[in-house]
Amino acid sequence: MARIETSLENDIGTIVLNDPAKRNALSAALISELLAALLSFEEQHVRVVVLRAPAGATTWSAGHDVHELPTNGRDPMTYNDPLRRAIRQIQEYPGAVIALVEGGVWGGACELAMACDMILAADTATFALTPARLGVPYDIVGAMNLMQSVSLPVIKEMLFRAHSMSAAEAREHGIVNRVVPPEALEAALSEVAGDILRNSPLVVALLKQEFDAISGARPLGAGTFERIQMIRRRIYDSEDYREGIRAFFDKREPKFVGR
Ligand code: YXS
Repeated sequence: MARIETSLENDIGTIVLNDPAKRNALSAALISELLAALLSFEEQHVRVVVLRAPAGATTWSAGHDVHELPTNGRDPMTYNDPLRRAIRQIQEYPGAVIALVEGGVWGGACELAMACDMILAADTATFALTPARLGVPYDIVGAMNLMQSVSLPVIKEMLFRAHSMSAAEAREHGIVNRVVPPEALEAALSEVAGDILRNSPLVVALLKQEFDAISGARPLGAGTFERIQMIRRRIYDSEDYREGIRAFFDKREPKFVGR
């Protein structure tokens, strides 16, 4: 059963996240279809790609598939984790990738949407970063990616509180490029995509590489990286990590004890 739908019209490639039973959770299976769709659009030299959920969706994506989080303390968010690969492929795509957002964006799906070059949101959209609610030791690459889209005080509030930020607030913090009523979303996309398609594809692709190179140039010493990884491994082995995932499946609030 396909977990995404794709279409190509007027030089715009569209990828629709469509696994409603799991609220478009970013499972390895869904991500593998997403990666294949991006590769296919790249081979066809598609210059604008849109990543969206079906029109009227109440959840854009529920984030990393919680069923695929590790139960044996192994780190899921390694370099080749499906979600990491999808984020890199979006960042490296030689054209504009636009997230068209309606409904809730949760956890790792926020990072996926923010990895896109811009976000056009309906006023129904919300953004929630929830690793602290689940007890998941967010990885440092993810933290660095988020810092490219959001100021430090705002990203800390989102991560520490794990609350849902409204589209209007996300617009105020520069996370979202535009907020419109749901019925005006397609028109906003046509305007933005139309302008991009009238410009030089070589220059758009170059600009993307330049920003990717500059934003990825933040130095991080090997010792610092290893120290952070040691702390993350301890959290994966903690009671709190197991409690966070248990609480999710029990559909109840987690009770963390700090060990
Ligand atoms: O109980 P069934 O079998 O019907 O399945 C339920 C949920 O278990 C499933 N589902 C998910 N399955 C895997 N991974 C998920 N992330 C996930 N989210 C939901 O979908 C079925 C319907 O869910 P339900 O009944 O809650 O639907 P709803 O419409 O009432 O609420 C939709 C949500 C998205 C508000 C709610 O499901 C929810 O809060 N989901 C968890 C959102 C979240 O915290 N995601 C972060 C995942 S962890 C992650 O992304 C990174 C590792 S990190 O934490 O580091 O950011």
